[in-house]
Amino acid sequence: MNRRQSLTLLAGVAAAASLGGGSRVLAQATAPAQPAGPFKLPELGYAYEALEPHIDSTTMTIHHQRHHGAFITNLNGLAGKWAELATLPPETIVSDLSKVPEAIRGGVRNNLGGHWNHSFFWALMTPGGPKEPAGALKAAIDRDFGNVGAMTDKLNAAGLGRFGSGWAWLVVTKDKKLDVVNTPYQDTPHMDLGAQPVLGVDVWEHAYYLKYQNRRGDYLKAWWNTVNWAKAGEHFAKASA
Ligand code: MN3
Repeated sequence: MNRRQSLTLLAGVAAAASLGGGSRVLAQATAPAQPAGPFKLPELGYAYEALEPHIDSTTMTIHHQRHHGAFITNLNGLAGKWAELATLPPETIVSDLSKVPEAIRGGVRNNLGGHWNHSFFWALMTPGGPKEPAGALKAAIDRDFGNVGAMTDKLNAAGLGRFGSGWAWLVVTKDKKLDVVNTPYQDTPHMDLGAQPVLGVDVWEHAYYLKYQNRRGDYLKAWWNTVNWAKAGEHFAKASA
């Protein structure tokens, strides 16, 4: 199966899951049972409704359980074909996909990328916490963009400018500067850019369509209210070390 075929398959699985049993998902108070394989669905760390009104509970539930859940299911299948998938650090794998056996490289790119991106995304959001960057991260944003507002404008534009499905990111580049980029599909900033993410926002339609429909810009504007700036500061410190 090539990359496009597996993407199409994934999209079909996700679409089928989203269309059926929506009310059953809502009624389910806790996450479904974890799979037997080495990959597990990480917990959000907050309730599905905690990011309301910015991101609605139904979107969060389906996004976490079904979309992220599909990556976990697929990774457990892929781990049976290449054991290192479950033992090497995910960052090591996504940073050099040439080490992945060619037969499963497309599947690993999509599914480990998806797992990594979503795990990063859940932890980057919080119902509480500081509402703006501070310390070294704030200083670096001012240095490289002028001010925080200029950075958020650029990141919103990167999210709007990603045609189709993908992600927008604030990253630390290889030469240790902050930059804004976007990536297609479930590619992570490590893959082709060799960059370390500080912030990342999912701009696939499944991330916002139930509440915002085609208004990706409104979703991006609202998303900033959910950012866990303390976590972003940790990512920046790690990437800058
Ligand atoms: Mn997603």
